[in-house]
This record gives sequence, C-alpha cells and structure tokens, in this order.
Amino acid sequence: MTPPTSTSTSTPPTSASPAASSTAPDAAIKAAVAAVQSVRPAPTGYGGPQDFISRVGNFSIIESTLREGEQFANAFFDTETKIKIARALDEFGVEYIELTSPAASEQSRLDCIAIANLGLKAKILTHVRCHMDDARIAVETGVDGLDVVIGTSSFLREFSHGKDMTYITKQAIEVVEFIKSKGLEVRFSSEDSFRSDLVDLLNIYRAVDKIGVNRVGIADTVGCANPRQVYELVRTLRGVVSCDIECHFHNDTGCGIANAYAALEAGATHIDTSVLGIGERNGITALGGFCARMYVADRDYVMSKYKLHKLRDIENLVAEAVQIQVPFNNYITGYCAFTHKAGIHAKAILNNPSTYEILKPEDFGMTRYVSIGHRLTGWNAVKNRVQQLGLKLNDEDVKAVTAQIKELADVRPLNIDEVDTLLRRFHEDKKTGLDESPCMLTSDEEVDA
Ligand code: HCA
Ligand code: CU
Repeated sequence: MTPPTSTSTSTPPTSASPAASSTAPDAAIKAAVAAVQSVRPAPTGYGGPQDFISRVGNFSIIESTLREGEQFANAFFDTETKIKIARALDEFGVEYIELTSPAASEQSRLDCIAIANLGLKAKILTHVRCHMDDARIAVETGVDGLDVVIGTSSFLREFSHGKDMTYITKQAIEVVEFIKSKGLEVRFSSEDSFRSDLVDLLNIYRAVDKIGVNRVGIADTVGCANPRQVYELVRTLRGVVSCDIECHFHNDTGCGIANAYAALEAGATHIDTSVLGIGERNGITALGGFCARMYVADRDYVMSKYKLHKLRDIENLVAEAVQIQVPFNNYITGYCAFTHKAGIHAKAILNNPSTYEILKPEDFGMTRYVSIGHRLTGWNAVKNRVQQLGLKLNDEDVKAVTAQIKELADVRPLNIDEVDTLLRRFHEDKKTGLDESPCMLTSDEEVDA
C-alpha cells in the first residue's frame, strides 16, 4: 500500500506483486480507501481542541527490548539480564513488556515463564507467529497476552510464507479465537503493513475486530513509511475498527519517533519501543526519544506515567548488556544533550533555560552544562563561571579575560580546569595590581591538543 501523497517509498516490483486485492472491497472499505486516495490538504491543526481522534495525551508503551531488541545484532540476554531489564522497565512505568516467542527456543520459553511470574505491574506479552502451534505453546507460559503477527505484503506472501489473504484471514481468526478462549489479551498485526494492499489490510483487521481482538497492529517492518503516510493509514484504520491500534516503526530512514507521533495523532493507542532503539538492522522507535517527543507534547501526562529520571540507568543497563556505548547525540542522555556552547546560546540559557531547551534536564535527572573554553564563548557565560568560582571581577575585567580565553582557544580548546586556572590567575593578578600583564597558561599547564 502506497498512499498517493507519497513519491518516495518503495513499491513492490510488478513481477513480485499479486497485483490487485484478492478480496473484493465492500462499500465501507471502498469509501475508506477513497478517503485515503483523495488528495488531502497539508495536515494542519493536529492536536488542537478540535482534534478528537488524537491520542497524543493518552497512549500506552509496549516495550519490546526483550523481543525486537533481541533481534539487534549484538544482543544476547541471559535470564538474569532479561529479568533485570524487565524489572527496570516495570519500575520506569511502561504498560507492557513484550518477550521473544517461546517457540523460538527452549530457553526463550523458560524465560517467558520466569518473567511472567515476577508479578510485575506491567502486562507481559509474548510475540508469536500467527500459527496455532506457536499460540498453543505461548498460552501456557503464564503471560498476560499474545502479540500475533503475520506478513501480508506481496513480498512476504510470495517469498516468506507463501499464503494468500483468504488463508491468512482464516488462520488469523482461528488463532485469535483460540487465544481469547484462554482468557488472554490478543493483538493481531500485519508485518510490512505499508507495502501491503490497503483493501486486504482493512478487510483482515475488520475481520479480527469483529471477533473481539483487543488490538490490531501496523508494522513498518522495513522503515519505509513517513509520518504523513502513517497518519493516513492509521486514521483510515481508526474508521474501520473499534479495537485499539498498536504501531511498530523501524528506523531505517530515521522516522521511528516521528512516525510514532503521527500514529498517535491519528488515533493509535499503543506504541512499540525499545531501549536505545535496538532491534533488527538499525532498530525501532527508541524509548528515550519517544518519551522526549511525548513530553514536549504533554509534559504532565508523561511525567505522571513514567519515572523519567530512570531512563539513564535503563539505557546504561541495556548498553552494557549488548556491548555498545550510548551514542553521543542520544536523546536526553547523550553526553552533550544539555550542553550549550555558542556565546549567544550560553547568555540566553543563563537568563532563561527555556530559550534553548525544550526539555528540562532536571525532569530527567540530568544537568545542564555551559561550555566556555572555546573560541565561540561569550563574556556572559564567562561571567557566570566567575560568579560560580566566587571571584570578584567587574564586567570590564570579565570581557578582558574572555578575550584571553578566545585567543588561547583559537589555538586549541581549553578544558574547564584550564579556564578556571586562567580566571583565578586573572583575579589574583588584579588583586596584586598586575592585571595589565598578559594572563597566559604556562607551558607545563598546557595540555596537548
Ligand atoms: C519482524 C517482525 C516485526 C513485528 C512487528 C509487530 C516487524 O520483522 O521481525 O509485531 O507489530 O517489524 O514487522 O518486528
Ligand atoms: Cu520489528
């Protein structure tokens, strides 16, 4: 399915495509498809009081570090690590934790049982293929629900499982009914939804909605979708099913978080995340980045649900478990996420942090840092450091010492200790009447660039 507003997503080559839908659309489906395919004005006014569809201020997180995240190239979680991660995510406040299928391996099955028995507040889900054999194993593990998935795109139908939509629909109904009969929560999702036929998708979602599925899922398995396409598809689906809508976005083209946001704007109710975004290839919507995005949309709501100051520890835990570093530019916890450098920024930040910060570092247990030992520095930022050090310099002095910092930093950046030494020396010299002399670091105080 490629909505008409798109010019850039990949379309299956005709040789691999089963061309038209295999089931004839009825009137309701036709009308829904026509709505998507008609040219729509640029999206405006989302999230306003008139926007009754939006779930930006009312959503749940399905945290999939222990499922999608296990598909990350480096990932191997032993039972103890899985339990630590599950407990940390539970304390953070995610509503659901999704686990690898118990059909994947014997240890995966035992781990499902172990985590399902921890008595966490979060609901425990396991993720299975839409197959009775998998469903039978999964319902015996003690989990609260099953996330069921099957590929519906022409690619997956032709090159993966080889089944047509009639077969897939029949199987979906059987599996969903079986899971429901065991009293468990069930979600039915289509893999590669954005390259699936829209009529097929809507038909199968409506079929499972009619038999009482808890959620249907949309998955951008290859990361091809953009926020506009996501909005259109979710909004269309919202008009066709009455159950909840879960969305899963891969990040191949950098839209994981933006797509999750667009999905909520269009009425999706559940978003899949993983810690640091780990998953198959370059992963999915990152938990931290998603929280940052949603905090900006509705700070009170996000802060009431999630213990945001625990993010850093959870990320460190997962980073260590999969032997990676938290990226320097990570949302919220990256080492420079709250560092301000240019003089103009530093001055404004010191007057009012909101000038250049949309996230309050203290809400995430983080601290702001104003970097001053460089050629872009400004005297207001230097003055702030002078005051922090308790030195008595007037504005003219601060301007003079700032000029010295700039001169030195034109050769190489200074670290904070070097800046402090310089400020203290300037202050000392001034007290002893030597402030006319140039204030330079001696060579043994210099650090190799
Ligand atoms: C995968 C499966 C999946 C499933 C998503 C879902 C995807 O290809 O590994 O259950 O909604 O990206 O399609 O992760
Ligand atoms: Cu995925």
